[in-house]
Order: sequence, then C-alpha cells, then structure tokens
Amino acid sequence: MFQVYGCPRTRSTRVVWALEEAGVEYEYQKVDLFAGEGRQPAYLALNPGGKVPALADDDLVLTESAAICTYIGDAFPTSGLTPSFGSPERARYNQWCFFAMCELEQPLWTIAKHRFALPEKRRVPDAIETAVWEFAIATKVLATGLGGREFLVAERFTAADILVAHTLAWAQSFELPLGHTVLEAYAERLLARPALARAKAQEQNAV
Ligand SMILES: N[C@@H](CCC(=O)N[C@@H](CS)C(=O)NCC(=O)O)C(=O)O
Repeated sequence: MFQVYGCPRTRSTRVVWALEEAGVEYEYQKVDLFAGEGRQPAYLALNPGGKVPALADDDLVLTESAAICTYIGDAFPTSGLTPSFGSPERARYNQWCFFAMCELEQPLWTIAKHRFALPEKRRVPDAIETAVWEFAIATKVLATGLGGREFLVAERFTAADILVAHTLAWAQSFELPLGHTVLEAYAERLLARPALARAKAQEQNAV
C-alpha cells in the first residue's frame, strides 16, 4: 500500500487529492513541518530535501508533487488521471504539469518566500512586485490555453488539473486576483470536487 508523507495545507494535498480521485487505498503519515519533523534524521533519510510530499511504494520513494501525481495516474490507468503514454494528450498533459510547476507556481512561491517564508534577513520585499507581474503573465497563458473548456487536457479531469487548481487556490489565499473569468470559474469548479474535500479532511484529521 502507498505511504504518503504530508502535512495539511501544503503541496501534499495534491497527492492525497489524486489518491482520493483514483479511489486508491493509502496510509497517510503526517510530517509536522511546523514542529520541525521534516528535518528529523528519520525523515531526511527518506527525503533528503526534508519536504513534503513524498510517496513510498515498496522500495520506491518519490518526491515532487507532479511526479507523484503522475505516478499514481500511471499506476491506476482506469483513474483517467494521466493520458496514455505516447499520445498527443500525454504530451499536452506534460506541458501543463511543467507549466504548473515552473511558470505558475514559481512567482507565487517567490511572493510567499519574500512575504513570510524566508528568515526575515533573507527577504527582499522589492521582489514581490515583479513576481505579481510574472504571475499575471502566467495566468494569461493559462486562461488562453484553457479557453472555454472544462479541463486542461483531453476534455476530462487529469492530474494536471490537480496541480493547476491547487496552485490557483494558493493564489486566492494570497489574495491575488486570477484576473480572468474563465480561471475563476475553473478554480471554483475544480476546487469543489468531493475528492479534494476528502483529501483535506484526511490531512486535517491525521495525528
Ligand atoms: N517542488 C516540490 C516542492 C515541495 C515543497 O516545497 N514542499 C513544502 C511544503 S508545500 C515543504 O515541505 N517545505 C518544507 C521545507 O522547505 O523545509 C513539490 O512540488 O513537491
């Protein structure tokens, strides 16, 4: 059975959301980042980066939320979370996953780091304005790519939607405008999925 290492209100929600969508059994191991558990030797032995999420499947330990969500989709093809290998839809799926991690998420992370996440002496408040501008560029690309469609890829829900919608939720929690009605509607639709509500409850209730 998969072991998921996570902490509420972090990127591990993406992984638990994917597992809930796929209807797969898993064990959730809470790594309380705020209590320093990510830096404990036992966790560092599993994930030298000390971050969540991580997923263990027998001897395979994976990190990186996009890689883990893709692994889950590939391991359970009937979930529909990943298009089949070699298909044009798979290429498009990869495109949006990389976009989520490199283009959409990075300006948000820059904002978070310089607002609160970095130690105070490392923060450069002037970087925030540029990151807000970069985020607006990324949302324009996303809105254009999505157009009037319901999902990003193949006219159906995939793990690319998980990565992107979770990132948009993060933007909303930072009170950044998504700036496009199609994205607002997309975020509202995706973030209302019952599997996400189950994922959040699972993480909140873990001890
Ligand atoms: N690119 C990684 C980022 C993982 C990451 O930064 N996780 C944060 C929580 S959202 C974390 O564990 N931070 C703890 C730390 O940096 O020590 C992914 O998508 O999985």
